[in-house]
Amino acid sequence: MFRQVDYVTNKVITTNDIGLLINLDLVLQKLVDLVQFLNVPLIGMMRARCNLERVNLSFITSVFLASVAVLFISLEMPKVFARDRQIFKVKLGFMGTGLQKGSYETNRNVETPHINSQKTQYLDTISASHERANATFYTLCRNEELYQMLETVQNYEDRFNSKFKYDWVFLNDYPFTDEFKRVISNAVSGEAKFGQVPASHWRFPDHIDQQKVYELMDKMDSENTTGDYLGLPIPYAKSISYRHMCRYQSGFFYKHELLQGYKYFWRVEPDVRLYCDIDYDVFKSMEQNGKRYGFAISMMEFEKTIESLFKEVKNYLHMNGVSQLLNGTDNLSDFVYDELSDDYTLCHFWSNFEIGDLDFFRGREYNELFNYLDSKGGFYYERWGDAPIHSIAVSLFMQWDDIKWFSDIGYRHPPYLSCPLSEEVRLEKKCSCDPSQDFTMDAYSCTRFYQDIVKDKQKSQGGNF
Ligand SMILES: Nc1nc2c(ncn2[C@@H]2O[C@H](COP(=O)(O)OP(=O)(O)O)[C@@H](O)[C@H]2O)c(=O)[nH]1
Ligand SMILES: [Mg+2]
Repeated sequence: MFRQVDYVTNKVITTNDIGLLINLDLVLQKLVDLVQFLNVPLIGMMRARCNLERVNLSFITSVFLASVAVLFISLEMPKVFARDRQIFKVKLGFMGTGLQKGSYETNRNVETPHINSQKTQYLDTISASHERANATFYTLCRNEELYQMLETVQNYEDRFNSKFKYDWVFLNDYPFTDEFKRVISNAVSGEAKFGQVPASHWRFPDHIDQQKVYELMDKMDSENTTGDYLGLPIPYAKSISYRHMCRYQSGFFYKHELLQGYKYFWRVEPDVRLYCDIDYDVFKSMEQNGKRYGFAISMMEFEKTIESLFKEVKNYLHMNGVSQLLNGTDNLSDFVYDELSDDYTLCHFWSNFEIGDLDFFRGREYNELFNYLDSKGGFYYERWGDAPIHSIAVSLFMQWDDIKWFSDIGYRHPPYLSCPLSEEVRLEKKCSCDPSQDFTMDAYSCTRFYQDIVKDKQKSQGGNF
């Protein structure tokens, strides 16, 4: 039995969760409970129908368990087979809590990494009456997205920024229209700044074989008719601008002149939404707690879009004599690297919400990795996303407790939502999200897996929880 902290109520709860095996145990326990519940009528029926004096109870139990297992396996295994061993583990983690879904308000024991972390305190105790951090919101978007952007800016202002008045940097590969600048400036309580991406940062680099890019895009698009695992089509299979965008967000945004001078950024996209009031200065809390990267939602990447990415990451680490980072104890390598398969777990922090330390991205370590990966052409030939690039770098190069999961910020980027599960918290923070739609414990979320890793780190470092 371990003691855990419910991240929403901050209560310590004891739980049976020791990962894979115990989660399975929980499932089996539930089945056995069910069988016991059904025992009496079942035996009565069998005796009456078969005219038997004695029906072997263990035989009935076995038959029942076997049928449930067959049903479960036939429904779930096709999905599981499409994933690697790590994903299987996440899936089982989901099962363990999924069975308790009816009462998830009290039973879904999840632990937030900031609790009991050496560097941290409860973030919402930080008073608003203090100097702001050196920070800005950052958005890359198009003129056509003006009114989706306006909704989002207004929402971020209402929920957070009207209290703190941080600046907001907007970048675009085209010049922003006067209308865009007028309407958005009017909504931002800090200073709104509008810039254009340098053309040299938004084009095919010279080493890219464009003919090959188009051929591979066509191939990816045609395979899309059969779909990736689970039948999901690969988004943006045939989009060049999406590839430029992912490359820009991976290796260039932090070099833009409008972001120079800032230490932290909070990335926002059109059409995202905050669902709870944020009464503390999130940037300042990052600074005061020594955090360098924050996320709200994590999930698995479409494998077909990053087929050679991790091989290249490993090559890079090997060439630089730092392969041991893959097995680091101080970093969060377990989140991205699966030792058994010697491959990527597919887990990444969803980068449409990220609060990060710009100095990390401007630093030598990150840029050398980016330059190496860029030279391999995967942004175009495969459609590497910026989220796996950021996540792999953050997980390997940062300390594990530099990273923070913002579990208290209700956040949605369609189609996924992160919503605090505790009604107490939702009432206090005036959240307007539906907790039954929360994605955190979904099979394709990696946040449960992240929590398990953090829990192990805290335990091995003598954390008291
Ligand atoms: N200026 C500009 N912004 C883009 C372009 N493509 C995507 N973006 C922005 O990049 C971010 C991610 O793009 P989005 O379409 O939301 O991708 P998704 O979140 O992966 O579905 C959003 O903020 C978009 O507004 C583009 O061609 N030009
Ligand atoms: Mg988006």
